[in-house]
Amino acid sequence: MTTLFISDLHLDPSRPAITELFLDFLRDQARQAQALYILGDLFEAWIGDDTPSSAADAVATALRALHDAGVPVYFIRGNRDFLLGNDYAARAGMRILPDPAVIELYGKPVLLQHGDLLCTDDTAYQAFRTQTRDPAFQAQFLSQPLQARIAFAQQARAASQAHQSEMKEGDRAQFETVTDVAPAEVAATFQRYGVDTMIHGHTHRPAIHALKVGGRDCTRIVLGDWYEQGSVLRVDADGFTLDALG
Ligand code: OKV
Ligand code: MN
Repeated sequence: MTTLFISDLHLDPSRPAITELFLDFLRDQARQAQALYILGDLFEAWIGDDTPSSAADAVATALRALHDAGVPVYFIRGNRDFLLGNDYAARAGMRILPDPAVIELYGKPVLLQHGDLLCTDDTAYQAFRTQTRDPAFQAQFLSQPLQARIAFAQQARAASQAHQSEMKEGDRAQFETVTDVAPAEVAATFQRYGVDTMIHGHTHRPAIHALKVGGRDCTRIVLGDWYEQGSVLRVDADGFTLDALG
């Protein structure tokens, strides 16, 4: 039996083929899995479980069918869909895990997280993260009418795009460093949780990194995004493979 890990699908009406690829994946190969873990950024944007979206409805129906077929589905919120709530999770038959979470995988403790917490050099993003994880701020935002939330989200996305392209124009090397994980935070996280394996997404730099932390051999697995094709990590008792899909 195989356990599947995915993240960073960034499902969005502008890329319908990726939603179709994901729905096929849920109907087909995910059925044989022992469990499916979605490590954040399933959706490109999320401004409340009450937002009408035919794609979100189709995804919830397909996830629920997978759950009903006996495959548990776990979800960790990402930096785009951090407002995804218990209502949608219940509709989709997903269990929400905290970020980070330690699970036992074939007898080994493994740390799962979206990955944004590792990017401590991106101070502008970490400030945004701190502000938008405040429950009172979230409740205030979610209490606004849909139109106001849509306008707010459009503004936030435009400001973020402007900030990113500004950073890129300034210094490409700096952009690459700031938007990747901070090595010191990776090491501190391995030590804090006492694990030697972690799986995350967020950076869109799929890879399996071997590193030493405090003299111990550690493995950091980074999932890829689904912009052009899928990216799936398959784990069983014998090991793991990180493959493209589609
Ligand atoms: C998600 C990101 C937009 C990054 C939430 C208060 C609250 C606004 C919000 C608006 C934007 C999420 C909810 C979106 C992530 C962006 C731009 C950059 C770097 C709150 C005010 F409730 F949390 F307090 N938003 N949307 N960005 O469009 O999905 O992650 S979003
Ligand atoms: Mn992300």
